[in-house]
Amino acid sequence: MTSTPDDVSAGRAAGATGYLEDPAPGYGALPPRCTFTSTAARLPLDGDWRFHLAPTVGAAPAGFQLPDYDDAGWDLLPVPSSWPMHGHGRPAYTNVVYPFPVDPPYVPTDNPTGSFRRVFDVPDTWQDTDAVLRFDGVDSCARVWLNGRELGVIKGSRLPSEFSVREALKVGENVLAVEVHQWSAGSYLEDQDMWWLPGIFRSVAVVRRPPASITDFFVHADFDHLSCQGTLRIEVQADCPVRLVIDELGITDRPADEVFVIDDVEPWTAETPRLYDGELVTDDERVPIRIGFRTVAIVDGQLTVNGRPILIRGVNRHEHHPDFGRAVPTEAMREDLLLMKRHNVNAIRTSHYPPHPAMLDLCDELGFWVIDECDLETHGFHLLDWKRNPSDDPVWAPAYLDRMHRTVERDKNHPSIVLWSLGNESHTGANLAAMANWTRDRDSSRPIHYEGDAACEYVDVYSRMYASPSEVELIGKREEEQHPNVDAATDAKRRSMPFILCEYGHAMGNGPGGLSEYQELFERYPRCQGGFIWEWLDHGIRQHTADGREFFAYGGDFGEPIHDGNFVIDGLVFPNRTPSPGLLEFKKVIEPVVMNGADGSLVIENHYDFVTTAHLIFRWTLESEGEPVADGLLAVPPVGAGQRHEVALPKLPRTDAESWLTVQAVLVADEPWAAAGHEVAWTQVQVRRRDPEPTPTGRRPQLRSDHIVFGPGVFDAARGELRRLGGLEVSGPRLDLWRAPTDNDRGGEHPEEGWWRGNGLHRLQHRTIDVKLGRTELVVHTRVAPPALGFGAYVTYRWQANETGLALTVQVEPRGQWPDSVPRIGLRMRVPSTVDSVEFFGLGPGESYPDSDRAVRVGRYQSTVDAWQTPYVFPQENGNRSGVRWAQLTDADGLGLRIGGQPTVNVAARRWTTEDLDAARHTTDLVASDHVHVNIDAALHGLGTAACGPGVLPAYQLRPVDTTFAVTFSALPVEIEEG
Ligand code: IPT
Repeated sequence: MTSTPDDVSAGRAAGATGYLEDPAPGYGALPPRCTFTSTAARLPLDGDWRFHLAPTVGAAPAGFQLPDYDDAGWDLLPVPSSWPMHGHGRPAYTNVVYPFPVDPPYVPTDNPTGSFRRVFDVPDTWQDTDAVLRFDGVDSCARVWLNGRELGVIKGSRLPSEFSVREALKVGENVLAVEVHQWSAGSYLEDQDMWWLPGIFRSVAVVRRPPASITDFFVHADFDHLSCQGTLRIEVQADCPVRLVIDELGITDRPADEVFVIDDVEPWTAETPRLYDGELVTDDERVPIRIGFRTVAIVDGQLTVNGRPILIRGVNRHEHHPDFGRAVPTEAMREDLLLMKRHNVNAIRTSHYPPHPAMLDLCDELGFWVIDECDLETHGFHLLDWKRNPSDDPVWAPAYLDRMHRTVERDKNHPSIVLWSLGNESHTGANLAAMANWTRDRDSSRPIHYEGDAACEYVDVYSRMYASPSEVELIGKREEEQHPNVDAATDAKRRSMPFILCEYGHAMGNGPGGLSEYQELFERYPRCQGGFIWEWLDHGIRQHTADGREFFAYGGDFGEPIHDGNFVIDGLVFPNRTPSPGLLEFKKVIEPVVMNGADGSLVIENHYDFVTTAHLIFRWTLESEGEPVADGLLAVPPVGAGQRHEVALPKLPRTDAESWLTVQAVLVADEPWAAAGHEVAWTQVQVRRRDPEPTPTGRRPQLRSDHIVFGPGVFDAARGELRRLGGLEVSGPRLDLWRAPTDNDRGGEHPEEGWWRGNGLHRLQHRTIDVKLGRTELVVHTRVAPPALGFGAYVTYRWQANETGLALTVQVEPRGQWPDSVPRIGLRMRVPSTVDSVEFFGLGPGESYPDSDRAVRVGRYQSTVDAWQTPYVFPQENGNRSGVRWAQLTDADGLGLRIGGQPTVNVAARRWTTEDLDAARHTTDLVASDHVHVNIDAALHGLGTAACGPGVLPAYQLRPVDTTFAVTFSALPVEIEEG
């Protein structure tokens, strides 16, 4: 080792940063290889570094790479980190568009440039040994010096770079200097839909390479499902003999390059992530390896693993943390994966770059099918009609290939990876085809995915995003439209390929709706092998208001001049990694055991691809009006994968109210991802129907000056609206058709929100035509219509009463030119804010909508108005409880009202009005009012997934048609008459 900084460039000569705008990859790094740990010494360089941020490259401190540069006045910044998350500069979000002029390979002069310095000590035991300096991820481009000597330049943010430091490293004090530029030519290849967050966001370390050390290895561990034999072949790159030890397989000390054929090996699958631990051993180091035997193949147009087709229940996963940006702590990665396993997710697409290497270790260990995607997206060229797109420009070919090499070489030893993906949304071109060709040569054991190759000229699976169910059905039948400009042979090739949806079910805000329609197609058509929800996580950034209330920021919140708003908030989990209702729905839709009960028996279908149901027990509970009555276990022999089994339902005691039998398939023992008793699947069977509730009737309405007294109700005589119920002041109920639009209502080419608002559904006026007192009824006629427009609805409210309750029948007759759909048809009313406890018997416990109601089950639930709100980062319609037989809203003393469905209604209650919810942009904009506002609906429009993808499917669209519904209201507490 030498310490002479012999090639220091103290000044910044013109062109010294030419690499920045050079489409070529970085330089100076060692050839890419797999990530591994070793017993060889390693100096982690994570922790606080000295940091200076300059607004341009030119303004960055000159000579800072010199060991004796004085950085005492600089800030400290943790590595790994995204520097805008630590108060330096600001995060910025765009989806498709580049936040700078599209003029490849040039980047803005305003190019935030971070200078980093780290002093570290090398022990004298390192004397005379080789070492490498490793960066796991730097966004987007960096130049690296050790002790003043330049090592090279890094590009490819989510890919590792290693430099030999044999010459530059010395025993004793060393100074590492890194200059990181936010923008570089590489930024044109990194236009993924996420925050722009520069920084050294993954670990940095110096790793000692002893004389007898391993450079690289490629594990080939195949499984022959016919013979149950595993074949292990490891290609090792080393300048010394390497031995292999896998005790469990009886491989004690053998040359590592032998081929081992092992009988009765246990295969690796996402359902049975069996790993064999071993070691590669040289005289100077031991490298732990984990082997999973499995074979991926496309057979007869289906993607198979170990001889069986697999069904993907997947999610797209970005790397994001609300406090740390791209520097996601390992604990959060683990949390993500455990949460996925607990929600029946079995596959991950690493959208749209190779994830942190530790993530893939966890996938091997916990069991996921992984599509590992290269760090590549040039989506912004879409706005230029793909002109000048790098994907077909030879100048960019080395960068494309470099990125793919580094992806495959880094990750090639993970059994969880079953497909390589070339990238995302980069259109098509020769550079992508070249990536595919190289990959096929290097690793023939994994098929290639890239959605942008729509004609499937260089990929192995047909992949699409956001195709509608009807299109997926055509694809399932292999009857999809021919791609224009391809010959018959290419067309036939695509038609013979397996199909996946690499993105579907856009989980933005409230939704996605309509997932079960996709699942049915995946189950029905062998060609359809499932898909990946877009996406796992809301990329919100945690912020606080001046008075300390937490909210999550999205595009535009940091003053970005160009941004895509809350399009980055489209995950199945909220930014703090708590499940949204969409995740619960997805869990139910994809459950791997499907149970259906009827006529005294239960059919149990095993939808796993490999395992039996032996890891599950089947628990049943009988509830009468939501109260547990009896429970037990069903005796179910292990049902094989793809098999079904019918069992008799237990003999049940008689009940005297609406009763449901719930059967749950739960884990019999602890699994690495959930405890014994964790519910995997469930079903409900109705065993006793509901008796119709008696309608309150018999009382006569009494006119008293300006009000009408009718049973427990007092009405406003002029409007015919209820003002008091028993001891409670109320307002309404009256017709309501509006909801605070969801992201999906706002999305698509002809957003429904536009129609609704344009037709004034958000500001309907109510004109009372007449209020008629009958012998035992009060009838109110109104016309409800928007200002300025000619259409409207005639609404008849027909009230009846007894001593404690009121019955209301509402008849809605829309007349004139209405929009095609309306958000809801129901009633809105208002009660005092103290009425904030809720109990109901209906579908719960969470929210549900017509096309997203699989996750809810009939039961009796207790909650509060506050807990009924779903904290969508961008406030919108939420919190609806459906199938409500009855709901009680009460205050602390039990004063309140009971709403009875005839037979069921939807109920939502919140502390703010729909108008407040509509106007809010962040959760902290929602402030409690003096009332609780209650919606009671006969019907709701579905959710759909129009934010990206198909809108509400016809079956779930709410049409403004003649509608009649009934509901009862009783005053609480029910006064027990004395005597
Ligand atoms: C698709 C992108 O692949 C994904 O990264 C994300 O942006 C998603 O859309 C929307 O959230 S591309 C879409 C224009 C089809």
